[in-house]
Amino acid sequence: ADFSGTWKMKTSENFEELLKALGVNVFVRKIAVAAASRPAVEITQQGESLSIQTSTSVRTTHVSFTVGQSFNETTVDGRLCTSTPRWETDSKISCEQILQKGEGPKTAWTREVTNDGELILIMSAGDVLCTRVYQRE
Ligand code: R12
Repeated sequence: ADFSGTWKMKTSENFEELLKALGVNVFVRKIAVAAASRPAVEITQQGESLSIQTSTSVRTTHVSFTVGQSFNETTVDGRLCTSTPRWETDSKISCEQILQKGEGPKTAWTREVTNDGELILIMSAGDVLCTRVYQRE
């Protein structure tokens, strides 16, 4: 599947609940929720290698990885973790995260490009799922 493009978020469900499950305090949570309502997501892909830049007014992250190879990233609340991405289907990447320090709920994400060309990001913390749907700009 082709993940590349400039993506605009269409819907988001449970983002605040996800941050709550991660223990993010209400003050930071409100700021993060507001900022994350208008992200700019830019993905480039060459074969199995992806580069994903996610920009908001308060935090910008940039990860580059090859599916099948572990890499360092941060959880959505900013904790360093080791991530292991794999193909769940030929259009869906599933990535488990292991915290490098300390303890917290188990976190993971999946990114899938659907037949109608949408990108679906699911982030999880314990049993809380946040689903975000993007369309190409
Ligand atoms: C914290 C600090 C910050 C944030 C949190 C805790 C903010 C995080 C944001 C995340 C956005 C994610 C997106 C994901 C996507 C936009 C804004 C949570 C700044 O301690 O759609 O891929 C300092």
